[in-house]
Amino acid sequence: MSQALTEKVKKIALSHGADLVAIVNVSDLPEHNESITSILPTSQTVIVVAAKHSLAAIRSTNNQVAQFDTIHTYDACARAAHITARFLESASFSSAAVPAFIPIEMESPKHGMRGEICWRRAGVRGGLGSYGENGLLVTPEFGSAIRISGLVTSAELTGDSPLDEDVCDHCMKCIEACPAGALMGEGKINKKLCGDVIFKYGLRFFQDFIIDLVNKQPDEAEAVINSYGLREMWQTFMTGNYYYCYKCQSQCLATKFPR
Ligand code: B12
Ligand code: SF4
Ligand code: SF4
Repeated sequence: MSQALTEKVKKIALSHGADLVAIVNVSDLPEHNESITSILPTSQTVIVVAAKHSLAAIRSTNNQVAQFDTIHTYDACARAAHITARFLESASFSSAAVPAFIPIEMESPKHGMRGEICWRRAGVRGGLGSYGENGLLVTPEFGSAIRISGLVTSAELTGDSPLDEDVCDHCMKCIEACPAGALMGEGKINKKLCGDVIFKYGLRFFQDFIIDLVNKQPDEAEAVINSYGLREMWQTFMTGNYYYCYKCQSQCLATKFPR
C-alpha cells in the first residue's frame, strides 16, 4: 500500500469538486463485492467522494433553486470521481467512476432502489460520518447536506477507519420536518411515502399520465397534453433532477460539532 499515492489521490479529489474524501478497501464492503467485481474485476479500493450542498439553496422554498443546487452538487461529485479515476489510470491503475444515483439498475428485483454501491454505507465505513436517525450519512462538517459518489480502482490504497463517535445529535429535527411522515427514526423509512413526495413528477407520474392519455377520447387528449404536469415532467427530463423535498437533509446540522 502506498501512503504517498493515497495522499495524492485525496488531494486530487479535494481539488476537483470533493469536499470530503475517504478510502475504503473492497474487503471492507463485502455487501457490494459482487457489483464491485462486475464493474472492475481487479478492484482493490473504493474511493468515496462527497460534495456539500448550499444549505441556503436546499432550504429555499423555491424548489427549482434546490434542484439546481442538487444538479451541481452531483456534478461536483462526478468531476472529482472522474478526474481521480483518470489520474489513477494515467498511473497504470485500472479505475472506473461509479454513478451517484442514476443511471441505476431498473430491472427486477432492484427497480431503481439499490445502487451498485450504497454510498451511505461506503461513507460510514470510510469514516466520513455515521448513520443518522434520518437513515442518511451524517458528517461532522456538513450534517446530511451532502451528495456522495466515488470510484473503484485496482490501486491498493491505505484505507480510512470508521469514526468512533456518533455524529447524529438525535435531535429528531429530520423526523419532525418530514412532510410525508416517512421517517420512523433509527434510519427506518417508508420508501413509498418518501417517493411519492420526492418523485412527484417522476416515473409513477409518467406511467399515470400515459394511462390517463390512452383512456381519453381524442377531443379530451389535448387538455392532458397541455397540462401543467406534463410541462413539469418535461423539466425533470431535461435537467435530470426530479426531487421535490430536501427536508431531512436540510434540517440536519448535527450541531454538536462546531463549524
Ligand atoms: C434508493 C435510494 C433512495 C430510496 C430509498 C432510500 C432509503 N433510505 O433506503 C428513496 C427514493 C426513498 C430515496 C430517498 C432519498 N434519497 Co436517496 N438514494 C437511493 C440510492 C440511489 C440507493 C440506496 C441503496 O442502494 N439502498 C439499498 C440499501 C443499501 O439500503 P437499505 O437496505 O435501506 O440499507 C441501509 C440501512 O440498513 C442502513 N443501516 C444499516 N445499519 C444501520 C444502523 C443505523 C443506526 C441506521 C440509522 C441505518 C443503518 O444502512 C444501509 C445503507 O447504508 C442512493 C445512492 C446510492 N447509490 O447509494 C441515494 C441516496 C441514499 N439518496 C440520497 C438522498 C439525499 C435522498 C433524499 C433526501 C431525496 C433527495 N432530495 O435527494 C431522500 C432521503 C430519504 C431518507 N431519509 O432516507 C443521498 C444520501 C446522502 C446522505 N447524506 O446520506 C444518496 C446517497 C444519493 C447520493 N449519491 O448522494 N433514496
Ligand atoms: S436532524 Fe438530528 S436526529 Fe436527524 S439525523 Fe440530523 S442530527 Fe440526527
Ligand atoms: S426527502 Fe422529504 S419526504 Fe423523503 S424522507 Fe426526507 S423529509 Fe421525508
